[in-house]
Order: sequence, then structure tokens, then C-alpha cells
Amino acid sequence: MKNKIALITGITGQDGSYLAELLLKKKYKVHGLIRKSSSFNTKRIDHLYIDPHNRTNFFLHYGDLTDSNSIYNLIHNIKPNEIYNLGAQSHVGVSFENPEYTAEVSGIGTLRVLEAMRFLKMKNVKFYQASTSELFGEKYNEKSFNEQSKFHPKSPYGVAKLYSYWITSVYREAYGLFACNGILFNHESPRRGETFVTRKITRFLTRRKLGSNEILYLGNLNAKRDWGHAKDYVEMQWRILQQKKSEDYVIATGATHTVREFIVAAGKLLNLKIYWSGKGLKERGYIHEDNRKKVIIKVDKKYFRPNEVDYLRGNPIKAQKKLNFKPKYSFLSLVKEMINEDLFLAQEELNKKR
Ligand code: NAP
Ligand code: F7E
Repeated sequence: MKNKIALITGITGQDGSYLAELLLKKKYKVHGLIRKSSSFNTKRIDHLYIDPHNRTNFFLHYGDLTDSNSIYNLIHNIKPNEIYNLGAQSHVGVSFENPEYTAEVSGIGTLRVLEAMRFLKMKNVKFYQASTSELFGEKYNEKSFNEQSKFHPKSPYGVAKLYSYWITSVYREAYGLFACNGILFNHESPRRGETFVTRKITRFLTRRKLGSNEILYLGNLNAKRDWGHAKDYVEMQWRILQQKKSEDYVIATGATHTVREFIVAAGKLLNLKIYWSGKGLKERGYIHEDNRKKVIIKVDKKYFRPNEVDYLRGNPIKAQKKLNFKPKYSFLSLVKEMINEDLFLAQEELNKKR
């Protein structure tokens, strides 16, 4: 049997790196779109790279989701069987600062890929769109969100992704493309970008454990998120494209936790008991150390968004039934893995300084 060929946009990101590993294990030829950057941006996939002068199933190509020609040429040249569109300006907070760029990449970028597929008459190619729980910004008398829930994005990122969601659905209906949306709730891992809240917390607490005296500044501690593990979720991205019919799926754990709960759980794993005092911008997180109360966490309004999604909890019943979705990680095993890997990193940093 010939190896299947996959194209991944966003291959240098958290999900792209895990998905590439998964597909290589399944004997795919994996092609990734990477952006030109003045410093290295391939840290998460360096372990997969083999000089193409040698035998390899892993190939990287320069391109950009804002550049139609680079996308068209790439798809034309590699003739993929599956396209995973994971590339995005994916930070919700940053999308308020760079709304136009976010729309270009996370919205119109999707159209560029779909248009290339349409021009090239690629009806047998399967397309996965990285949709998001940020489409649901508002709770309408429901405890959890499913594929039928009403969308109400609250950020330029959410609106860009809403465009991508609908254009994927329109190309499926209008041109018969096999195009699917995976509506994924937050998923984390030791490879999560360091400015997302979970990683910011695990990086900080592990350094603190090893003696750092920094303070962690955070925004909304009451926001609730449904946090899963990226490894479990990329497996579902693949399964969505292995179905007979192209459909949209919610992928979530079905549980939700506040940011504060994440901090407490992470602290506990490091034997750091965190106490809280004050409210709103005056809230502080502290520990007892050397018989003294030491403040280690403060709230800074800089990290609040102009518009916040307060509550996210997904309902993954469809994925459980049709994709046999059974995540391997629990909330606690996710936090534990992040803490363990960041503790290792923090120790390495310390060793370098000595
Ligand atoms: P991530 O770590 O931020 O990775 C984003 C990827 O997109 C990176 O490879 C980045 O390249 C690339 N990218 C950014 N701008 C680009 C451009 N102009 N052209 C081409 N590529 C570009 O995101 P992630 O957490 O892996 O998420 C993967 C996808 O799922 C994203 O679309 C995200 O919006 C979506 N999503 C994520 C979650 C989650 O909780 N993680 C949940 C739902 C949906 P550089 O490395 O060069 O920056
Ligand atoms: O924020 C609050 C923040 O930036 C989570 C992206 O992958 O998931 C991600 O978006 C919550 C929010 O993720 C800080 O206000 C408090 O309520 O880790 P985050 P996100 O915004 O949920 C969705 C599903 C995606 O699709 C996105 O691509 O934590 N929060 N204090 C903070 N957040 C950050 N980043 N930094 C803080 O200091």
C-alpha cells in the first residue's frame, strides 16, 4: 500500500507537533508548512527532522497562511490525501491587539486553503479545520456546549474562527468537499506555548519550587475552562478524517475548572500549599515559607481581556459515540505531566546558571 500523504499547517505549534508524530507512526508522509522566522521556530519538531538528502517521510516547506500562492503551489506539488489546517494566530488576548492580522491568518487563511483545493478539483482530499470552543462565548441556559449550541464569539480570534467554521461548512455543502470542523475545547501539554495560562502557571511554580523569587501576575482567576490533553485531541483530529461522512465534532472532557483550581492542583503536586486573600484586583496567592507568609501570585489588570469568555464546558457525547473518544489523560494527569516536564526544564536552567 502507498503511504498516505498529509499536509499540516501549524506544524511547529503544540498540536502540529503531536499530530506529526502520530501520522509518522501511522506511516504517513508528513509535509508541514512553516513560516520564515529570524530565529528558530521548530523546537517542537526538531526531533522528527531528518535531512531530506536521507530517507525520510517528514518534509518542511516555507509558506504562510497569508500567502495564497505558497499554499496553492504546495498543495499542487505534494498532492496530499489529508490536510490539517492547524495554523493560526491562536492567542485570544493577542487577537485584541492584532485583530486584522488574526482575521487574515485564522479566518481568511482557511479560505485560501479551501480555494486551493477547489481550484485543483481535489474532491477526494480530506480537510480538517481547527475550530474552537471560543465560538461559544455565552452560556444560554446550558451546562455544556455541543455541536448544536449557539455561537457567540467574544474576541477577534473567536470571530476569525467563526468565519473559518462557516466557510468550511459552506465548501462542504457547495462543492462536496470532505471538510470537517473539530470544535476543540482547551487542550494543553508540556508543549503548550508559554503565554497560555496553564503553561504560564506550571513554568512559574516549578521555578518557584527551585528557589526563584519571582511573582506570577495573572488576569481573571475565576474563568472556567474545560482542559484536556493535546495528545488525546490530535488523535481525534485524525479520527474525524477517517470517518465515511464529513461532519463536525465537539472534543472536550466534559469537566470544567477555574484558573485558580488549576493553580492549586499544580501547587499541590509540588508540595506548595497556596492560600488566597483579597478579592478582584486585590486578590493574592501566598504560601507559608520560613515561618512567613510570602505572596507569590498577584492579579494584574493587564492580563484581563476587553471581553472575557467566563465559562466553557464541552459535551463530547457525539465524539464518544462516533469516534470512540476515550481520553487517556485526566485533569490531574495532565497537570502532573506539565509539572514534571517543567520541573525538569527549571532544573536544567538552574544548572546552566551555576
Ligand atoms: P499554537 O501552538 O499557537 O500553533 C499555531 C501554529 O500556527 C504555529 O505552528 C504557528 O507557527 C502557525 N502560524 C501562525 N501564524 C501563521 C501564518 N501566518 N502562516 C502559517 N502558520 C502560522 O496552536 P495550537 O495550540 O497548536 O493549536 C492548533 C490550532 O488549533 C490553532 O488553529 C488553534 O487556533 C486551534 N485550537 C487550539 C486549541 C487549544 O486549546 N490548543 C483549542 C481549539 C482550537 P509559528 O510556530 O511560526 O508561530
Ligand atoms: O486563557 C485566563 C484567560 O490564554 C485561559 C487558545 O488555545 O483555548 C485557548 O484560548 C483563561 C482565560 O486560553 C491569564 O482570561 C487569567 O479565561 O490559556 P488561555 P484561551 O483564551 O482559553 C481556546 C480553546 C483556543 O482556541 C485558543 O487558541 O485564563 N487567564 N490570567 C489568563 N490567560 C493568559 N493567557 N494569561 C494570563 O495571565
